[in-house]
Amino acid sequence: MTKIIGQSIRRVEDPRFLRGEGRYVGDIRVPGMLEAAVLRSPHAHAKVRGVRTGRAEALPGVVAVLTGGMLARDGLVEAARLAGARLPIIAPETVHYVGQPVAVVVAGSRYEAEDGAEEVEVDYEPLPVVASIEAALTPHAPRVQEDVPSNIAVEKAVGYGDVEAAFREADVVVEEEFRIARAAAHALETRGILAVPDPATGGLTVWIGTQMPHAIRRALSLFLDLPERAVRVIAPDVGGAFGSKTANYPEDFLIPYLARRLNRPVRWLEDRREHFVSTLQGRQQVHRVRLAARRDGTLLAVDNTFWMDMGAYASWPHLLDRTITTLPGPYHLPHYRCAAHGVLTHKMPVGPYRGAGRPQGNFIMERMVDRLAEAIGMDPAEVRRRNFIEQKEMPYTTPLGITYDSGDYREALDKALEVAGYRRWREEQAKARSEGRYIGIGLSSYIEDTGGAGPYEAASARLEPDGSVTIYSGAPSSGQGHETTFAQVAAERLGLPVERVRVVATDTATISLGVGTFGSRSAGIATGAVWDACGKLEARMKEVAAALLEAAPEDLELVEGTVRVKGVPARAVTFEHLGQAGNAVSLNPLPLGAPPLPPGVFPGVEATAYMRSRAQYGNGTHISVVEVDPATGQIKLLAYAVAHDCGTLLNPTIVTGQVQGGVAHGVSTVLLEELQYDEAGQLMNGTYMDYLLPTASDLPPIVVEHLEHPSPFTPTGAKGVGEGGTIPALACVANAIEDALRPLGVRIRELPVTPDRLWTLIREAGGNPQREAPGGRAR
Ligand code: MCN
Repeated sequence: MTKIIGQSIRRVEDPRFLRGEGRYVGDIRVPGMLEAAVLRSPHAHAKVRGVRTGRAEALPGVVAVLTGGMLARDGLVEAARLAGARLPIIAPETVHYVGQPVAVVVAGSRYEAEDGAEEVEVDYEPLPVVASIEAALTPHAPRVQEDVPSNIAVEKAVGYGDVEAAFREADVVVEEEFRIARAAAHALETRGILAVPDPATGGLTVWIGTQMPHAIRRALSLFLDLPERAVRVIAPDVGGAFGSKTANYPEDFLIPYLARRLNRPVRWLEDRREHFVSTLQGRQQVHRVRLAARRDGTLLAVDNTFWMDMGAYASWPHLLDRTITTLPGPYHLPHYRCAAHGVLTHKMPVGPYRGAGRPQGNFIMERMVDRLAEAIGMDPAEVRRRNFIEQKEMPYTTPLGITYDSGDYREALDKALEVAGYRRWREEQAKARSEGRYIGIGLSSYIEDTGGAGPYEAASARLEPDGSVTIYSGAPSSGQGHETTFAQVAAERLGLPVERVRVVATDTATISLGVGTFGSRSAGIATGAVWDACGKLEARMKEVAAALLEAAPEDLELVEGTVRVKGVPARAVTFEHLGQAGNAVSLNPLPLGAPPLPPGVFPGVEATAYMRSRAQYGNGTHISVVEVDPATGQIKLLAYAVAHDCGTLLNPTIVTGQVQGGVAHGVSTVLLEELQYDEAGQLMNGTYMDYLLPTASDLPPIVVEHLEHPSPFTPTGAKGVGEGGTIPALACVANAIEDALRPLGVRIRELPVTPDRLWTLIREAGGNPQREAPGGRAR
């Protein structure tokens, strides 16, 4: 039988998406459904002195108005906190960011609910605001949270080696300060939740666009004091998440609470304006970094201090860890010190956004490696090559105690140089420079820790009475194609055609435990559980078939949809027979002449397995080529190439899509995205007219070359890839821009590199390109 793992099978979910037949929370309507609108704070920091709901309640169609005061009186704000709410579910006394829920209005339609929200009268007493890291850290700055006097909510420090001695002994020291702007994931589908009371269980069925249905079930069961069996959570089709739907949000508690209180189905769908201020944001950091090295390019030490703008609540402190642990990258780094500060500001909190702290760590290291290359006059590819951890050292445990499982970083670099046409571009660059044009080439090498987050993943495999197999998983897809890749893994393990496997990964009623989809964990961990569940299913199938065939289980083998006595094709039962004998209810006599189960043999041909999380390390090198127009600061991406290793490829086309989509996110962080807040904590660019995202025409073809160094830690050898496109892209493009403008001495210190910012830098660097260009060529 041909291998199914590794084939670029077309995504089985795509036909329904392409035909507009996907089923998102917004598509689900149930009889008697009410709609909710959330009234959000217009202030970044204010006391809520009073909320009057009378006018709203009097409006036609309005069914209920819920305020923070009401919830607080009933102890429910605290109950949500104890149930694991990442953010206060409503502001009873003080608001801490623009967009924080203050009241919820429920009505017969969204229109009526919105009208009701407009009539809720809130008496705010504005309080002083800090809206930037600098403002938060000035002496005597207003406190964002009363119990955090310094506005520093989290502090982390790691280190090893003797950093100071390394700097004393170094031939070369480079230092810099970098700023990375605030951005957000901006999935196509905004958030949404529909909660429907279930009289049968006394609980609820909840449809929600989430990456973690079981975690939502847990939180709601605690919050509403219901047994988990009475809370069913379904993630239907989810139109993109990119980390932003990992969390629970205030609405995830408020809407189920309202549905229960009113005993009616209640739905809330986030609109795009709300999305800008009420879905977790990310990225914003300031770094001060020094790097020490020898003249021959050998890295000696990195000393980095950074501050992350966490917004009003430090709900995701582990983002700091991911920056710290990603920074040393694929290199031997003998001495390292990193201090991280999580700073509170009166803004929407940050959370995981594709890479979740990793892109920033990679950005700092890869920018500094380029600076080192410049300082010693060495090709940046060569500096990287000299410092890589080598394949023969794998698995390699870093001084931070992290084990890189597999990979050949040098091979990835060389492959990237080859597919990018590096040498040719260097020649092109020299020619361009002589003509007064500014072409630059940027590199970035990276590691991507995948699959380490979350304790485990679960999968069940069931042989159906028609001989097909259903896989139930706790890891739903928000666009990653799990219905296809999980089916490939099961089909491979059981020797079935892939069309005979169906994957259900959306519903807590179908699998009792599950963790979810984040941290690029599905390829290694969720499919690991699928693999193991299918292994256990195989054993069970053999047990039942042995009884039917009067043979010993160890003498049986699975071959092309049958279980047969090894080497004796005539003594076989088909999967269909087995499914009917073992799993069908009341089929006696069985169709197809299948013998029924002999007495004493128990039915049930199904199995469940759990795989514990363990990190696997994707890796690779990205290369980009840009041309800068110094007269306007416009940056054009001319080429982008990736050579990467995510272990065994389950589905190469899906992996290519993951990498390309990831690169688009990274490029967007470098060139376009910045959530700009003013000093009062107001978001200045909360629409797509002035907050820019890339479209296909902004990106060149992204060439992706796959290398396969299987992970020894996963059953298939797969490592994750979902964030690997994004992580190195920031540095890769920033390095290219700085390389392009090297003749002018322009320093790229701040992301995004917008044309106006770059134009200013070019002018400040004293570059007068019109005059420099031969023949006065103005570009
Ligand atoms: N895959 C594969 N072979 C490999 C590695 C991965 O075929 N060696 C496949 C997997 O089987 C899966 C897909 O590629 O179908 C992504 O796998 P993985 O890297 O394990 O990531 P997850 O499935 O766990 O998804 C999470 C990851 C993260 S953390 C973010 S953020 C992100 C990403 O996926 N969000 C996405 N990619 C996204 N893609 C889409 N379309 N939408 C999102 O919200």
